[in-house]
Amino acid sequence: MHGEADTSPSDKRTLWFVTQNHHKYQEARRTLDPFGIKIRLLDSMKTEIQSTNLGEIAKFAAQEAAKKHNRTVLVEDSGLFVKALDGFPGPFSSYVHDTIGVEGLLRLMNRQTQREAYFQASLALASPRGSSQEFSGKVHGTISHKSAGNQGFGFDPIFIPRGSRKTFAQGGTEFKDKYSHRAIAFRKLALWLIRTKI
Ligand code: ITT
Repeated sequence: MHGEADTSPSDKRTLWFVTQNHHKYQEARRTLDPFGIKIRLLDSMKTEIQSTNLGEIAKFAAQEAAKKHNRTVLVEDSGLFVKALDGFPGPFSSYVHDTIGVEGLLRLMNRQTQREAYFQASLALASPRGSSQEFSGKVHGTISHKSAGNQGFGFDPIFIPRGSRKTFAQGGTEFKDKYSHRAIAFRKLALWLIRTKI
C-alpha cells in the first residue's frame, strides 16, 4: 500500500523515501510510477547538517538514514531561491515557510520589481553499505504578486514557472509534475536506476 509508514523488515530492493512531507512523497511516487519504480514512505526524522549546499545536506542525511534503518533510502532536500533576496530562503525554506509563511515572503518582496526565483531539489540515494548517488532538478520562474491557487504545498501559491501564467498551486498535479524541480530530479533517478538495473 502506498503512503503509509512501515517499519517491518523490508525487501532489499524496496526504495524508502525518508521524509515527513507527504506532498513530497506523493509527487515522487507519481513521477516514478510510469517507470515501474515503486517507493515507500519512511516517515522519520533526518539528521540535518548546517550547510548552504542542498546536495551536501541530502547526501549526509541519506547516508545516516541508510545506516540507521539498514535500508536503501532516498532523501530529498529542496528550497526556493529568490534572486532579489540573494537566494533566500534557499536551504532555510522549510523554516521560513513554518514561520513567516507565504505571506511573509510576499512582504519581503513588496515593491520589488525583480521577481526571478528558482526551486531546486537535491536527491540522494544511499545504501547501508555506504555508497551514494546524487541527482538534482531545478525550475526557474517568478514570484507572483499575490498568493493564488489552493493545490500543492509550501510556496506553490506564489511560484510561476517560466513560460506559464499560473502558479504551481493553480496548475494542479499534472502541471506541477510536468515542470517541477522534484519531478526533474526523480526522473533522473529513474533513468539511472533503469540504466544500472538496480
Ligand atoms: P522533509 O525534510 O521531511 O523531507 P520538508 O518539507 O522539511 O520535508 P525540505 O527540507 O526539503 O522538506 O523543505 C523544503 C521547503 O521548501 C518545503 O517545506 C517547502 O516550504 C519548500 N518547497 C520545497 N519544494 C517545494 C515545492 O515543490 N513546492 C512548494 N514549496 C516547496
